Amino acid sequence: MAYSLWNDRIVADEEIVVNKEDRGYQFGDGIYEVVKVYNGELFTAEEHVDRFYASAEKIRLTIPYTKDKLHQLLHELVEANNLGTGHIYFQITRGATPRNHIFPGLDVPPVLSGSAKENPRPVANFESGVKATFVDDIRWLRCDIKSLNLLGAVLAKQEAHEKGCYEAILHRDGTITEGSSSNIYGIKDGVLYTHPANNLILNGITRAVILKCAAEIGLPVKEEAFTTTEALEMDELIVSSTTSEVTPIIEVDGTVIGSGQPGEWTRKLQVQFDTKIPTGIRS
Ligand code: DCS
Repeated sequence: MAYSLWNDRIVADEEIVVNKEDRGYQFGDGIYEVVKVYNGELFTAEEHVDRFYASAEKIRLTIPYTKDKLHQLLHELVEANNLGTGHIYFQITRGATPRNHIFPGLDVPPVLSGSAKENPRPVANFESGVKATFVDDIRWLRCDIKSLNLLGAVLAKQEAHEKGCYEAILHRDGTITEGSSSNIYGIKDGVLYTHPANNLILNGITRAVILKCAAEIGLPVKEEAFTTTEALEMDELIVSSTTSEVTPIIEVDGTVIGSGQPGEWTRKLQVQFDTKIPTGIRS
């Protein structure tokens, strides 16, 4: 039986009834997080919970629980589902109330929900690399908020999927921002480039881990945006996220990147990343 987080309780999935007037359902008025779980242990949970609260504040939504309480609930969610390696998803919406754009009153509580999913690490992608395609970034200008509104991302990912690609590399007028559900990096002449963490990208938790790994292995980092033309000339390209970790991109729209194999720095970053996670096992 699967268990979910529902407000301040862990309940059997069957017990949950979603209100059709929920603002998450009608407006995408809420925020979310995805946290990786390795062998039952939450990875960078502190950072994810902090970003959850930061996103909530940016949309003026007050989470009615302390961070400690949320951490406790997330652990309970993992335990209730006996989760090994996979991830948990959780979101909070501005509550259920008859449809009206204007915020509801304080009497309408936000709705917190979450679930757990067993999901092995995508090791084949780590080893072989993936293909990507350039897609126009048509999203709003507050991509720093992990909003439930994902239409721009959904359309881009679907386009990538239909082209047989793993990820859509988003760009605004030729300047790469990030992936549809990931951050993007290029390595050229021993320097790692990635878009600065401003309003145009989500400041990935994995991104922070990778930048730390880069410092540790002596790979200089420039938080500078690069163009689609520059991307194709990079020695190495990488896509990162909670679930993708450090995934090499070996081809973009039919153009082979570097040698067409995961590059040397990418390999080193993967090895360094492995030292951070609760188990070094490539399961
Ligand atoms: N950029 C966007 C637009 C994302 O949606 C994500 C993660 C990232 C960057 C990478 O952030 P993290 O390193 O913190 O994961 N998207 C989550 C998602 O929707 N599924 O998996 C991760």
